[in-house]
Amino acid sequence: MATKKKFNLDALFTPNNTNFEMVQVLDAEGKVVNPDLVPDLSDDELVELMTDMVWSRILHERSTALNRQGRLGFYAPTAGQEASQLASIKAIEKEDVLLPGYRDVPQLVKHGLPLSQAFLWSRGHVAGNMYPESLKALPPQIIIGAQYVQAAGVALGLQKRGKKNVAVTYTGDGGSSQGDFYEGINYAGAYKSPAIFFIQNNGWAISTPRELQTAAPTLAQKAVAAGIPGIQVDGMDPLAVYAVTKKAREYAVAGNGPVLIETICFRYGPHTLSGDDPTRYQPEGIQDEWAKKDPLIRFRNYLTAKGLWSEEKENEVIEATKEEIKEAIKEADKQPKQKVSFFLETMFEEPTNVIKEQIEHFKAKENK
Ligand SMILES: Cc1ncc(C[n+]2csc(CCOP(=O)(O)OP(=O)(O)O)c2C)c(N)n1
Repeated sequence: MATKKKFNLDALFTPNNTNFEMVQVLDAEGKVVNPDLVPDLSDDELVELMTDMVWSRILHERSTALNRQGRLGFYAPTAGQEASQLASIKAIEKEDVLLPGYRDVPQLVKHGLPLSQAFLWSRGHVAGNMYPESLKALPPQIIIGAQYVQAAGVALGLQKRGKKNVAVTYTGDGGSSQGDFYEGINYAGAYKSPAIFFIQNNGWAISTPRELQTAAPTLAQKAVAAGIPGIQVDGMDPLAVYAVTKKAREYAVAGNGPVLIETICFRYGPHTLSGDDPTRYQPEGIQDEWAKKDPLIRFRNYLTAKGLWSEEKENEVIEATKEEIKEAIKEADKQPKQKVSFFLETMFEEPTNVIKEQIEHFKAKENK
């Protein structure tokens, strides 16, 4: 029997909130521990959320394989962060503006970026950054924390235009030590701009453990200095992440200002596929410990008990995802090899004189 725990979510959404206890709806077995917080999702929406998380896990596995075959470039593993990533983006509207970090490609694709373009971005091809007009997003940020400052600016812009939308951004536990992090939350707080700031606390910033990152007991409490609500949520629990994000969106759109959300999660793989080895900096057995809290396992259990999910259904999703990835890679392969002149031509709407000279220089070389 799961324990019944009363949690008042409304009380957390105040600028002077000092309760940073981790919000949870489903425990590791997929049992409801906070019935009051179960979000109002239809059966179809619940199935969609599970489908998105399975999609993301398969995308991670295939991206890892494609990277090792030399068919993708930069890749930052996402396995373990599915609830944190896919449940948060599910609570966000298409007209909201997404400012992702390098690990947030799944959210970007779910927000509308064609997968083939995500692959081109991974290859460093500028065509990966040429977004369709309808996509309200910036390309993934590599400079850690920088997207927080940009999100504060985008949120202010939305506010000034009277839009009922939010700017949504993500960084990691490491990113929460950056100057940009504090500037971003402070600025948005001062203007009461509609921004949702996520810290995906996956335990390590490359090899630096969370305990060495800061003396602060939680990362959510950093919100206090900015005078905005800070909430810690179980990032392995899709229903908790969804419920808190949905509430944060309502709070921000209503004109109350930004919210900071810390999701407690884990990345199973290395930091990126560029060469770090987690066995050299993580304690032995930690991967297995976190695997017991896996977001897919708990949500699968929850949905199976409701009669909404089955092994057969999951296999269908897996096969469809593999097919989608195959097609997207084919599409990405059609893109002509990037030329330096093309890269320069797409840098500004109107190239500066210096860039114009460089374009001519490289075109002459490329035509030889
Ligand atoms: C301003 C800046 N400093 C250093 C780096 C190098 N760097 C890339 S990722 C990273 C660690 C980030 O860790 P965290 O914010 O916890 O996010 P995670 O990668 O775990 O999702 C560092 C130091 C960078 N990209 N930008």
